[in-house]
Amino acid sequence: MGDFGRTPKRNGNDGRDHHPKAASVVLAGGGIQPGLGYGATDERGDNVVKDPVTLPNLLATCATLLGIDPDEKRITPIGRPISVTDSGKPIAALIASASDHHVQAGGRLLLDRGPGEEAFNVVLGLLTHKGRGPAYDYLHLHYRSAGTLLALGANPVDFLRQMKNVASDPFSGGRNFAGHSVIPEWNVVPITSPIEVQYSIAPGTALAQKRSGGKGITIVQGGDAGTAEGDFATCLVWSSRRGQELPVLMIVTNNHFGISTPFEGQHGETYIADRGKAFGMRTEVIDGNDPENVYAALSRAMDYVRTEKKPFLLEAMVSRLYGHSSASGANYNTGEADCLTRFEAKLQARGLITAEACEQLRAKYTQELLEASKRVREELPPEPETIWNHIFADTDHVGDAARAAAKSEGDR
Ligand SMILES: Cc1ncc(C[n+]2csc(CCOP(=O)(O)OP(=O)(O)O)c2C)c(N)n1
Ligand SMILES: [Mg+2]
Repeated sequence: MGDFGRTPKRNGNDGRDHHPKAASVVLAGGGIQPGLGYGATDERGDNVVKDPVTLPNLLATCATLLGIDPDEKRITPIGRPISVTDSGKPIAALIASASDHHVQAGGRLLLDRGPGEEAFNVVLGLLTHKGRGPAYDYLHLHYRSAGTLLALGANPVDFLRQMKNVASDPFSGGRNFAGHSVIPEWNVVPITSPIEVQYSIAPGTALAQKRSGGKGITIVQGGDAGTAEGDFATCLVWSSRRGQELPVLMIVTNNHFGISTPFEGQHGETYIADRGKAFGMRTEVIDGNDPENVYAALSRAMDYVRTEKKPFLLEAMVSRLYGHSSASGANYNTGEADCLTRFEAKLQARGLITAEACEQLRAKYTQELLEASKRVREELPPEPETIWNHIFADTDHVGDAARAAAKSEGDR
C-alpha cells in the first residue's frame, strides 16, 4: 500500500506517473470485513466514482481494528499535538463484527458454529415433538445445533444477541458464548461449555419419561471427538441396561475433527456407532449431508425409540465447512461437501426452485440478518447485578442466598 496510485496511461517514457486521485488496496485479516469490494473508479481507473476512501479514513479503520482511538492526540517531540490519523473516520462497512462474519459465511441459515450440518440439524428440529415436560422430547444438544433450534422456531436474532453478549440474550443474559442456548419451554436443556456432559445427563430425562409413560423421547447429540469422554460411556451403560432400557436417541455428528485434531489416529473403531452394538443397541451410520436421507433415517430411529422405549445410536457423517476457531482456520473449506449447495442443485434439477430464486432467498436473509446484527451491536451489555441470573437450579433462591452472603461479607 502506498499513498497514491499510478496513472492508468503510460507516460512518454514507458512509465506511469503518480496518480493521487485513485488507488486500490487489498486488506485481509485483523477484523476486516471479508469478501467485500468497497468503492469504485470509472472505467479507465481515472477517478473515484463510488464510496471514496481517504487515507486518513483508511488509517482510522486500521487503527480502530487495532483498538486505537483514531481521534487520540499524541504530542510530538517538539510539543505539537497531532491526531493519530489526521481526523480520519473509520469506515463501518469495512469492519466485520464477529456476528457479521458468521452471517456473511455465505448467508447460511446457521448463524453460528454449524455450517455444514444444516441438512442433519434442521431435519432433527423438524421431527422433534416440541413442548415442555416429559410427554414431549427432551433435547440435550451440541454447540453446533442452532439449525435444530431455528427449525423448532427459535428467533435467529437471539443467537446474534448471545454472540454479542448483550443483556437481551434470552439464553444466558449475555454471559455465555455463541452456541450455548437453552429453551426451557421446548425441553431444550442448557448446552454446556464442557463438551459431552450432555450424554451423562440425558439418561435422567429419559428415566423420567419412561416412568411417566408418555410418548416423549430423549435426544442427545454431540461431536465425534467428545465421544472419548467418559460421559459418552455413561450414556451407553445407563440407556441399555437389560430390561431397564431407556428411550434415548444418541446422536454423534461426526465431522472428522475435534478442533484441529483429525478423527484418524484417535479412534480404534471404524464407526463410533459400532460401540452401541456391544451394549445391544440398534445403530446406524448415515450420510448427514442429504436432508432426504436424514429425514428417512431419523424418522426410523425416532419411531423405534418412541415405540420400543429402547436406545438407538445414530452416527451422521457431516462436513465442517468453516473450521472450529483460529486453531483450525475459519475459511470456507472447499474440500468438503456442502449440503446446502447440494440440496439446492437437487431441488433445481427437479424443477422445484430456480437458481435465481435460491439466490434471492439467500440475499434476502443475509441482508435481514446483517441489519439485525448491526442493531444488536447497539444493545446494552449485562448489568453487574445480573451475574447470578441464568445459573443452575432455582436461580432466585440461589441468587438471593449468594447476594446475602456477598453482602454480609462486604458488611464485615
Ligand atoms: C470437557 C471439555 N474438554 C475440552 C473442551 C475444549 N473443546 C471444545 S470443542 C472441542 C472439540 C470437540 O470436537 P467434537 O466433539 O468432534 O465436536 P465438533 O466441534 O467437531 O462438532 C474441545 C476439545 C471442552 N469444551 N470441554
Ligand atoms: Mg468433530
